[in-house]
Amino acid sequence: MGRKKETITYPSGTFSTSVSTGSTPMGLDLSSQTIEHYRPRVSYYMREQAGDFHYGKLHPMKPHRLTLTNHLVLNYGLHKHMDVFEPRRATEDEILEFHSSDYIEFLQRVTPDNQKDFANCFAEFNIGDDCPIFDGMWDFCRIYSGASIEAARKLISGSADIAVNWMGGLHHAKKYEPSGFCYVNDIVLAILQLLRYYPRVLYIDIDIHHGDGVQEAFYTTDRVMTCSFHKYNGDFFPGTGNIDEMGAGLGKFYAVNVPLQDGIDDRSYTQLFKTVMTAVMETFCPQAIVLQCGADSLGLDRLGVFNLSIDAHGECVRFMRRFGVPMMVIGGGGYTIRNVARCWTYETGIVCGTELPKELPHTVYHEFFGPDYSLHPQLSGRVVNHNSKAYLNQLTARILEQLRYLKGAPSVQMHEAPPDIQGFLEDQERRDKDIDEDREGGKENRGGRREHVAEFYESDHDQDDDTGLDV
Ligand code: V1D
Ligand code: CA
Repeated sequence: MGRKKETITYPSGTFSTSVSTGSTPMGLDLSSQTIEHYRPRVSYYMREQAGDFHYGKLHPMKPHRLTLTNHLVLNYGLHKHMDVFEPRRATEDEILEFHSSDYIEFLQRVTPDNQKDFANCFAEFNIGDDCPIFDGMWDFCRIYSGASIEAARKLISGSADIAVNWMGGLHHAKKYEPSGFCYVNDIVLAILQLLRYYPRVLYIDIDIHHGDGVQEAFYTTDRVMTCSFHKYNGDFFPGTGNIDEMGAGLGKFYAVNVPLQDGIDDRSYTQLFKTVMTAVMETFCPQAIVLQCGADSLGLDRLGVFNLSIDAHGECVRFMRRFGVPMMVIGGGGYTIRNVARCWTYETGIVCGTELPKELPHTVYHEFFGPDYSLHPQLSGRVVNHNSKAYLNQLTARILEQLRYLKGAPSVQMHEAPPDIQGFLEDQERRDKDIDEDREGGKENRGGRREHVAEFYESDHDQDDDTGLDV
C-alpha cells in the first residue's frame, strides 16, 4: 500500500491527512469511499423484554429507553432496510469466557427476595447504589450479552457488514465484579468472538464515561486497540482514562484515551474524533470495529456534561461506517431517555444509509418526545465549553505521537495470532445442534459464509494477567 498526503472530501467536510492509498484490509479504497457507494448489509438485534427490566425507581439507568428506541426504529420503517433478529440468550459458558465463575454463580443465584442471605458478599461483588440487585438481573445480562455475541458471529459469518445491538455496550463490567450499572461485559465477550477470526479488532467508545472494563481486559494485547473519548478529571466516574494510560507489555500504545472537559461542542468533538480515528485506522488497520455509542455524551443528559447534538454523535457513526470495515454498533449509557431513543434511531438510519424525516413518526410513546416531536431537538447550551483550542491541539498532538510510536515499532502491526477459524466453525456447528428453548420466534437467516480477507500471522508473546485476557 502506498502512502501519500492527500485531501479527503467526505460529504461532511474536507480535511487533510496522510492516508493509505490502495486497499484497506477489506479491499476497499478509502479515498473513493462515500455513503453512495457502500451498501452494507445490516443486522439488528432486539428483544422486547429487554425494555421491561427495572434497576430501581431512583436509578438513572432505564432499560425502557430500548423500548422507545425500537418503537421509533420500527415506525420509521427501518426494519425494511435490515435483517431483524430476536437473539438467543448467552449461555453461562459463554459468559464464563470472560467472567470468573464465583462472580457468575453469585449473579445467577442472588435475587431481590433472597438478597439478605448474600449480604456478606455485597462488598466483594460491588453491589450497591450503582449496581443493585433487581428482578431478572441475570436474565437481562443473558439477553443483552447473547445479542452482542450473536452480532459478532454474524459479522464473522459474512452475512452482515454491520450489526446493531442497542441493548449492549455495558463497558464497565469487570471479570470479578459489576461496575457502573454494568454486570456482564458483553463487549469483551463479543470482541473475544471477533478475535477468533479477525487478527485485529478496534474498539471505539463515545460514551461520556471511560470504557475502563474493555480497556482493562485487552490492556496487554496488540490484537485489540481500545480508544475511548470521555470526560476525565480524575474524579468523574470511573476515575480512569487519562492520556498516559496507553497499554502495557505487548499492548503498549494500543490503548488510546481522549480525556475531555465539560461542555465540549459539536465542532471540536467531531474534528477531534475524525483526526484521531483517521490516524488509528491508518496505523492499526483493523479487520473489525466495535463502536460503543453511549448517548450520555449528548447535551442535556441527566448524568453527562457534554454539549453534543444528535447530529454530531451520529457523525461519528457515519464517519466509521465509511471505512467499510465490518462493524458492531452497540449502546451504552444515556439517561435522558427521550434523547437516547432519538439518537440511536438516527444512528440506525445512518448505518442503513437512510435519511430519516426530522418529524418523528407516531408511536404509542409519542408524548415522550414533546414539545418538538423532532428527531433533532436542541441539546446544546446548558454547559460552558471548558475545552480550549490549545488544550485540544495539545491532546491531538500527544495522541498522534502515541500512534507514531506504534507505527515505528518494527513489525508490531503484523504481529498476530492465527485466527481460530476451525474452532469457531466447530463451535458454531455444536451450537446449531443445540436445542435452544430461547430461539422460538428468532428467525435466523443462515446464508452461506462470505469470504473475508483474513491475514495469518504468528504470535506467542501475548501476556496474561489477572484481569485481562490471554489473546
Ligand atoms: F445518580 C445515581 C442515582 C442512583 C444510583 C446511581 C447514580 C449514579 C450517578 N452516577 N452513579 C453514578 C456513577 N457512580 C459514581 C460512584 C458512586 N460512588 C460513590 C462513585 O459516581 C456511575 C456512572 C455509571 C455510568 C455508566 C455508563 O454510562 O458509562 C454506562 N455505559 O454503559 C452502560 C452504562
Ligand atoms: Ca467513552
